[in-house]
Amino acid sequence: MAQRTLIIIKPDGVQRGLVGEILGRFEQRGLKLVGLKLMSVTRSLAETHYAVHRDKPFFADLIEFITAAPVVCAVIEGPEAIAIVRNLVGATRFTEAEPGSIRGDYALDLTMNLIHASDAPDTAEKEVELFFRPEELIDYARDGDRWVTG
Ligand code: FUP
Repeated sequence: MAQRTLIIIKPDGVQRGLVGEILGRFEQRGLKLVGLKLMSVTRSLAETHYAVHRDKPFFADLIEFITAAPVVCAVIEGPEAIAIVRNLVGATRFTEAEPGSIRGDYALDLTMNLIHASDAPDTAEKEVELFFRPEELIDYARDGDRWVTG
């Protein structure tokens, strides 16, 4: 089933010049970009996005980090995109992230772990809406897709 999911390349990914490398991994897999932008995350947007972690001890650091410098947000579409993207991203803890995954190849810190990706259909829908206006998402066909998804 085709799904849409949100990714955020966090400030460390932008600052380290890894935007192209990270987006390339999703393109390589055959997934399609339907929304893409560089933006600064405001404190209020960060607090809404990370609301589930409000009471955790690391919440303040997380907000500080995600608002510290620009991020790149994208909406990615494809069959089972939510699970496929989470797999490409790798485990939250850098010690557990498999080599070959984005975190497994580039991350050595729990907070600075390069990328956020929605973890389920309900959060994906909410997060896409939180970061993108409907008119910023583009529905289009790619000619090569019939050789990837049939
Ligand atoms: P993930 O979905 O893999 O990005 O991870 P979570 O939603 O569980 O956590 C959100 C962010 O909080 C992670 F990117 C890293 C950060 N975090 C900490 O800084 N400390 C912790 O103990 C757990 C998570």
